Amino acid sequence: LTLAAPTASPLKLAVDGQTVVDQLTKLATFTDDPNPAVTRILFTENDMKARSYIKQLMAEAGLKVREDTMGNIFGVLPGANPNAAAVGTGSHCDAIPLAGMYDGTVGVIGGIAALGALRKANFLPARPLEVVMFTSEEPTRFGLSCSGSRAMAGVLDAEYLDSRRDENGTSYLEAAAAAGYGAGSYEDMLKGARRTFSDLSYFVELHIEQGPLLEQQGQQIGVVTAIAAPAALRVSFSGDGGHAGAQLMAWRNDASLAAAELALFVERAALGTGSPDAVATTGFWDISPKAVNSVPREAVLEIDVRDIDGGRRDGVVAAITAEAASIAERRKVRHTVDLINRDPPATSSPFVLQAVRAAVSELGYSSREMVSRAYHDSLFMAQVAPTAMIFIPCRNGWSHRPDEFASPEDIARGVKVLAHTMAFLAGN
Ligand code: HGY
Ligand code: MN
Ligand code: MN
Ligand code: MN
Repeated sequence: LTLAAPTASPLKLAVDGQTVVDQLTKLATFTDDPNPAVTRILFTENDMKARSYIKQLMAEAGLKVREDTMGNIFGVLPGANPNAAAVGTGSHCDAIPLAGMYDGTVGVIGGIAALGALRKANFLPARPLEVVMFTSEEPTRFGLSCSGSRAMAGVLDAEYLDSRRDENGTSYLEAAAAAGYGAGSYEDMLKGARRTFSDLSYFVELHIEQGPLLEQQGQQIGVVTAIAAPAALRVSFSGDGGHAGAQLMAWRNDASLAAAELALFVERAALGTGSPDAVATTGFWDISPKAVNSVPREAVLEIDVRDIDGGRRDGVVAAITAEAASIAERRKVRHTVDLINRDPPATSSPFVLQAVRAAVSELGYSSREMVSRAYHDSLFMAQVAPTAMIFIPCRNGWSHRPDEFASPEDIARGVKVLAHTMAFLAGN
């Protein structure tokens, strides 16, 4: 597969990194926690403010704005051939509690800037170009990651989505409808978001690395060749509880101690694979009744397991599931295991990688090939269209923390690589 030469003369794109940072800074003000932290949960008031701001930026960039039933938002730059399958880019604007302001948002506002710069350079793409803000990449509200891109890829089951509830017992469909999205049924809502190869030809996502390699090795761009396979499970333990003073140790079945044993096992299970690519985290842990003089009756853990090797990842998930059962037996507590998701890894399209490499060399930037250990909507877009990702460095590799940072210069480079990549792909 050889890449056709770009249809435009070498593109001279005006991309101002500081303007993108100013817009990211404004977006960051829509948060449940004070900046520099950003907390922005699906369909909450601050998410809705962020959505209107993104639609405003898309319109100001001269893009045609549309939204789908799941709440995915699209800005489209029409192409010479309006019926041709679009070249897509995009990322997410939702943020986990007390996160930073660059995760996901660089790929949305940067995508808008890339399309805006192409439009200003009078680049008329053969195919339409679109930038999408995926409705909810983070799992915070319903426990499920990438709900918007899963729906687009047609891999989200209506019944499964209907089984998810947020902490107030609200369903996804109810939350979507309250935000002005949704449909009469889960089936219709999911159908409304479905994309296929016929309408999406290629997809490329710009994202901060969320790791330290580019900065440590002094490279400007990461050419992402694969995305690690994520899995998540929710384990609950229930005991009988009791009075912290009057209940003797021999009479106890403390749910929180069962959880403590499992959390330490999760760490051992990842380390036990002997591979640095296997990671496992118990990032959510809740017990009740949370009284110093009451033996915990309930404990809930949410566990995140990933690896670039799906089979090895599955081995860790199976070991954790089995250990939960044997801890429950040993400690005479009841338990449940809810496997929330267990997704295959994604490999980038060689063709789209060629376009990214061509853009990097046309711009004269330094780069390295790498895998993404974080998951992204591209994990699912790769099931709809040939896909790849572009990384830019972030300071110390920090992410999912308020002090997450990417420089205006790195952001401008990422936006230019994205724009040139899309220009190449639009001509193919
Ligand atoms: O967790 C992830 O990998 C993504 O940043 N949500
Ligand atoms: Mn994230
Ligand atoms: Mn992200
Ligand atoms: Mn008392």
